[in-house]
Order: sequence, then C-alpha cells, then structure tokens
Amino acid sequence: MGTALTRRSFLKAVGASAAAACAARTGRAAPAGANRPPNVIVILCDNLGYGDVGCFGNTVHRTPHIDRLAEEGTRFTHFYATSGVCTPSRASLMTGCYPRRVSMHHTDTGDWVLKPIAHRGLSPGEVTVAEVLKARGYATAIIGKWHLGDQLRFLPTRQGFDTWLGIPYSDDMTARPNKPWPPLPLMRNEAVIEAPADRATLTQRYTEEAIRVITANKDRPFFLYLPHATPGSTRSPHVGEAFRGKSKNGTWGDSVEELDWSTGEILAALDRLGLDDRTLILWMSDNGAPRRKPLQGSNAPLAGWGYTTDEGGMRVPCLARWPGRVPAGRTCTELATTMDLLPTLAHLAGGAPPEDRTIDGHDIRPLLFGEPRAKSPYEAFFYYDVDQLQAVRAGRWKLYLPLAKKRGRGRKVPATGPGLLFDLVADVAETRNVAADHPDVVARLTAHAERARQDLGDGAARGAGQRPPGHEPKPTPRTMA
Ligand SMILES: [Ca+2]
Repeated sequence: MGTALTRRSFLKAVGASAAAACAARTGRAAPAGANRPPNVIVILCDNLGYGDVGCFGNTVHRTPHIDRLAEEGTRFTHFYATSGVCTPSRASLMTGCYPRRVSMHHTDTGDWVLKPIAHRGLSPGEVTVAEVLKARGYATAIIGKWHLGDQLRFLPTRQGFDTWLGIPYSDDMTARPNKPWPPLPLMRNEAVIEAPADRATLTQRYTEEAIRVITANKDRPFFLYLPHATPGSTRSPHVGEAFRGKSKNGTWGDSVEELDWSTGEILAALDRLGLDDRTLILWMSDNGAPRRKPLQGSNAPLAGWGYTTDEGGMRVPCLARWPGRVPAGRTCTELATTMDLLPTLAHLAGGAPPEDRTIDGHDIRPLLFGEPRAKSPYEAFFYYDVDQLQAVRAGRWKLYLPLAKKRGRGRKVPATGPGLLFDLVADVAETRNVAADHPDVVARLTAHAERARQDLGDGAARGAGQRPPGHEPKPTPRTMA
C-alpha cells in the first residue's frame, strides 16, 4: 500500500502543476506551438530485427516511409531493449526500469513472458510513462499489444492510458488443446469487442485508430503508444490482404512492408494536420528477430537471435524524428535504451520522473537533440535472460560472463575463466574475443556485474533494489460479455 500511496501523491503533485500550466496556456493567446510540449508517438514493432529495414541496411524489404524517419531524423545504432522477449522489454519501456527492478523478468511460474489468465502483472504501484504524461495534461492512447498483465487491474486503462484498442498479450496465444485459454481477445478499453481477433486486419485497424486519435487530439498534446502485433511471434506473421505475397521475403517481409505503409499513413496525417514540427516520433522494436527455419527476420550485422542476450537479441533499430528539434540525417552511436523514454519524455513535457524510487533510465535529450559531444549516460548496461545476468556492456565493451549453468539459447561461454570480451565498435559482429588482451576491462565490467547482482538480483538471489510485481490471486480470462 505504501507504494501506491506514494504513487498517488506523485501524480497529485505533478497533476497540480500541469493544471496550472494548462490554465496559463488557455488564459493567454500564445503563438501556435510556442513552448508547447511535443506530441509523442511511440511506434513499437514486435520482434522486428536490427537489420530488417532499409535505413539499417536491409536490401530486400521495401521501407521508404521508415527510411524517411531516418532521413528527417536521427538513427540510434546502439539502442537496447532490456530483454530478448516481450513482457520484460515492455515493462522497461513503460517504467524506465530494468525488468528485475519491477519484478517483470518472469512470470509466477518462471516463464519469460506472461500467458493468458496470468496471476502476475505490472504492479499498479509503478508509475508508467503514460501516467507521467497524463499528469502533464496529455491525452494518452495505446493502440496494440500490452503484455503487462491481462487481469482488469493490470490493464493499460489502469496504468495511465485514456483509451485502448488492442490485444492483452501476444497474437500467438490463442485457444488450443490442453490450455484453457480464451479466443484471442481484441479489447476496446476494458471490454472484449472481438474474439478471436481477426489478426490479418490488425495493422490496418490499428493505423486507422491511430489517425483517429491524432486527429481528435490535434489541438492538445497527446501521447500515442502504438505497439504493433507484427512481425510478432507466430510462425508466419498475419498480414493484411493488400500486402500478402507482395514482398520478396515471405510473410515476414510482407508484414514489415505493411508496417512501413502504416508509418507512412501516420506521417501523412501529421502533415495534413500541420503537426509535423510539434510531434516527436520514436520508432523501435521490442527485441531482435528470432531464429526461424527457413530464415525470416534479420539482425544483421549483429550476432545472434531474438529471445537471447546476444546483441541481435537485445539491440534494436531506433529512429527519432521531430523536425526542427531532432537533427535530420544524423546517426547517434551512443548507448541508449528503452528505459530512457520515461525520464526523457517526462522532461520534454515539462515534468520530471518520479523521485521516490529508483529509475534506471536517463534523460537523453542531449543525445536526441544532437548536442555536440553528448555522451551516453550509462556507466554500464546489463543483459538478463529471464532472471539470469549473462552479460554487461560499458562503453565499447561487452563482456559475456562465465556461467556454470547458462540458461537460454544465447552464445556459449566457458563456465570458468574471464568470460568473452568483445569490442562492439571495432568488431560489430563479435568475432574476436579479446578478454586476454584487456584484463583491466574484464575486471571493470565484472565489478559492474557484481553491483547489478546486489541491486537487481541474479537467479534466485533477490536484489536489494527490487520492487514487487502485481499479483492477482484469482485470474479470469478476457472474454466477450
Ligand atoms: Ca517481442
């Protein structure tokens, strides 16, 4: 209860100042856009790999609209999701914290992602980026996949979002033998409006809804979180009829090209409504492309696949566009992460992240705005596979830790010795282990890892800085009324 009370007082405090700011805005006619906090659109693709779009080197998928974000904005080439899979990755984007900090690194049964009718959810006591922005007077909407708890009290409508159209978990979690799961529910706020959801039409309907939300809120700041269903977790992505069979890379390529179309529709709407120069678009993926036979997605030139702590599993493509504010045609090679969204957007909205708790992310406005000599605020970044700390990065170096029992499908590392050290700048594909040449670097990164173990925990050992998850003792399925 203590956490929830603190959260309420935080929201009350920032809400009061936002209300005052609103009154000041409406009381006097200011020039359009002057000092107005930006609209924010976060487009999150699901399982789309580092090498899946043209502006990150893909030569097969046609992605002119996403590439336009790079031409008119900044590419972040050392940008990380905090996990190789959905639930923990999204928990970080929402809270600005490592998954273990908010205990969303695994489910009650030790699975990596939440399944339907889950006991666990993101604690209602956590403060989401939607709540921070709502308290600053933003309209807030989520269109797409939530995956932070499917029980009523864990839904996005209870975590700062005014409206929701989308699915509560992954699109491959459908009714099946031996699982008492309901038909895949499409939700409008807290009601199921379609089950099973017609997955092939989701990207198109999400896009239409996004344009409705943008249009309805064109005169006030809005936060639109658009976590797409695709390419997603199904063996063959569900694609709209207009895009099926149109790419040169099967349904995976079709879905990437449909996502590109969607991005183009949103850009056209912003242009039509005159919102270009007051809208920040952040485009990214929640984790790398998983390994499939035959091959589908691409994490090139990074090594490894989604669902692991390899670079290809957790380093994702990221683009930022805000004409006049975010430099156009620039590449940022500094380390940044999805945890930076909450603190950065809080400051852009004239607020601040919650101060009564640890937030792992940083305000990266200097990187976003391309300030000369701006550096990554990260001393170190930690790679967890479910509950196990497997690697640490500091500056250009990544150390895969020696582990007696390494879990998951990632890179094999000797159980003893210093671990494997790679220079991610000079050796992007991690082909040369240079641990023997740099014992000082190994020692420094090993010390960082030890601090993470104390603070965030490792395996069954709880970290001193972990906060509890939400728990629903009697979970129910989301079904049609
Ligand atoms: Ca995912």
